[in-house]
This record gives sequence, C-alpha cells and structure tokens, in this order.
Amino acid sequence: LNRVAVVTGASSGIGNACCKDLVAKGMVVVGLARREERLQELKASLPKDQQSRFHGRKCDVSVEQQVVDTFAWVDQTLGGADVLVNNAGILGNLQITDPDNAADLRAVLYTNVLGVSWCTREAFRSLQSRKVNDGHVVIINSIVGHKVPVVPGSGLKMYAPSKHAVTALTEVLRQEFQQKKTATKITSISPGAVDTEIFDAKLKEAMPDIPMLRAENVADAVTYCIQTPPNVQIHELTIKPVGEGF
Ligand code: NJP
Repeated sequence: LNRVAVVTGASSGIGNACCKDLVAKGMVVVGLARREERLQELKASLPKDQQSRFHGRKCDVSVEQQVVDTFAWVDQTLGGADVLVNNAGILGNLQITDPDNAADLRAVLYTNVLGVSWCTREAFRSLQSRKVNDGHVVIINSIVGHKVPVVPGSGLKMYAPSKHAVTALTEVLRQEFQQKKTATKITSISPGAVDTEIFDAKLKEAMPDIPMLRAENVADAVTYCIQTPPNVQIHELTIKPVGEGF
C-alpha cells in the first residue's frame, strides 16, 4: 500500500486505530483532528521505524477553509492524497426539542455531513489535478444512518439524522464520480456499537448490556476495503458485534 492516506478524526477511537494499521501496512498517513496533542501522542506510540510515515495535522473538518488549507498542505508536502478515510464525527449534546440548541445541532451537521463533503471534494480535486484515477474514499457511517433504533432517553439526538444524510451523500457522490468518469472507489462502512469516546456514559447507561466492537475491528474492515484489487469496490459494509439486537 505505497500511497498517501488522509484519515479524519485521528485523535481517538476508530480513526486512531486506522492510522496505526495503515502506517503499519506501509502507507504515508496524515491524521487530522482538533486535539493536536493527541496526534503527537499517536505518532510517539508508533514503532520507531514507522513514525516518519505519520503526520498529525490540526484540522477542524467543520471549518471549510481549514479543510482546503490542509489538503493544499498534503499536495505540497506529500504529493497529494490517494485515499481519504472520512471518519470524524460527533454525537452532539442536546436533543432536537431542547431550547437554545442551534449551535449544538449545527456542529453535528457541519462535522458529520459538511465535513465529509468538503474533505471528499478536496481529495477529489487533488486526484483530478494529478490525473490519479484510482483513489479511494471511505466513509464511516453508522447503522443508525439506515434505520433509527429506539434508544431509551433518546440518546441519538441530531446524530441519527446526520448519518441518514451521510447515507444519501455517499450515493450522490458515487453518481458524481461516475459522471466524472473516475475509477476512484467509494466505500461506506456502517458499524454498530464501538467502544470509543463517542459512545459516552449516557449512552452506556441507556444501553447497559450492549455488546460492543473494538475500534481495531472497524480499522481492520477499513484496511480490508482499501486493499481490494482494482476491479473490486465494496459499496457498503455493515459490521456489528455478535449479539447486537438492532
Ligand atoms: O469516536 P471518537 P469513534 N474536526 O469520539 C474527531 C462513527 N461511529 O472513533 O477533533 C476534526 O473516539 C475527534 O477528534 P478531536 C462515528 O459517528 C461510531 O467511535 O480531537 N475532527 C475524534 O478523533 C464517527 O463518524 C460508533 O475531538 C473531529 C473523532 O472525531 C466515527 O465512527 C458507532 C471533529 C471521534 O472519535 C468515529 O468515531 C457507529 C472536527 N470538527 C458509528 N469532531 C460507536 N463508537 O459506537 C470530531 O455506528 N472529530
């Protein structure tokens, strides 16, 4: 896997595990997140001979200009991104019917939906400008982006609608890629519950005995999809822990 990958949401959970796995597979990986110190910790945790292949960059994917600047830096410094793993996501704190929730709801939609749009647009621009026809865009969606499970206490808030938007976004992007005659692949991965920071104490309290995946389980799936031969494209992968009921 001698290519450059950008992974969003690299400071914890699934994105962190993806960075470790892709670097170990020989890729040059740019990990993006807002918590820069976590990215430095990630780099330091890698085996010494792999550290130079990891670049941590502070980037808030909900801010368009930061995404544009980051991909320009990847173009200039590393020759451009061949693979993008759209993984950054937030749950949000407030319910849709809570008062004064505009900033919170906006943050969820800007991060989970527009962040994916902007990163994909910039990765596509970079691929097109270099005439690279075989890139790969992976999108970490969710099982709640296909069917909304009943969670006691309505723990999903604007998160579930945002992930439904990601489901539609993925298929529209696929059509746009086809129109623009690129063989760049799009893969959507929808996990069930994963034991990471986003699955916060409130959600755990609402679903106390829920079986959970580990971040590494989802990272394995990402690597598997990226490694498929040129004629194979995995459109949609659902990955759940054994015993999950919804
Ligand atoms: O969660 P967590 P996961 N700009 O909280 C980053 C989906 N998923 O690994 O910016 C840039 O450990 C944040 O970094 P920081 C889920 O929807 C999960 O589970 O430093 N980065 C952190 O690195 C999400 O799409 C479950 O705070 C931003 C990362 O995102 C993906 O899996 C189930 C950012 C979040 O890591 C990874 O989440 C499911 C921003 N504006 C789908 N905002 C599950 N865990 O159960 C956040 O179906 N980040």
